[in-house]
Amino acid sequence: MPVEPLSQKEIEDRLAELPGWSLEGDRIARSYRLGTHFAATAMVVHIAQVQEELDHHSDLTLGYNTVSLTVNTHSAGGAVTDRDFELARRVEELAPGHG
Ligand code: HBI
Repeated sequence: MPVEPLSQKEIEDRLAELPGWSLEGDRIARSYRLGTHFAATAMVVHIAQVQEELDHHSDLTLGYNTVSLTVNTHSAGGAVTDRDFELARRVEELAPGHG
């Protein structure tokens, strides 16, 4: 599936729908704080499952009780694309407090 880089305006419009996500350099990024290390570790596994489903993968960091992601699209030369936002929206559904 070919994917086009998003314009700055398109990125800003999509970020406005995703509180907590921001542009860090040429990637979209968010950190989550969980209640325990185990909960954070479980979230990493759930994110990994979504990433396999989407065939799209973040750079993912597990802290003591934090999970941090940055996402770009290698196949679009490292630009931000709609594939990154699709992953971000799916990760939001897993996030603490969702629903
Ligand atoms: N993940 N973030 C990211 N960017 C990609 O371009 C990408 C990926 N995961 C898998 C993937 N591309 C595959 O389509 C290729 O590695 C085959």
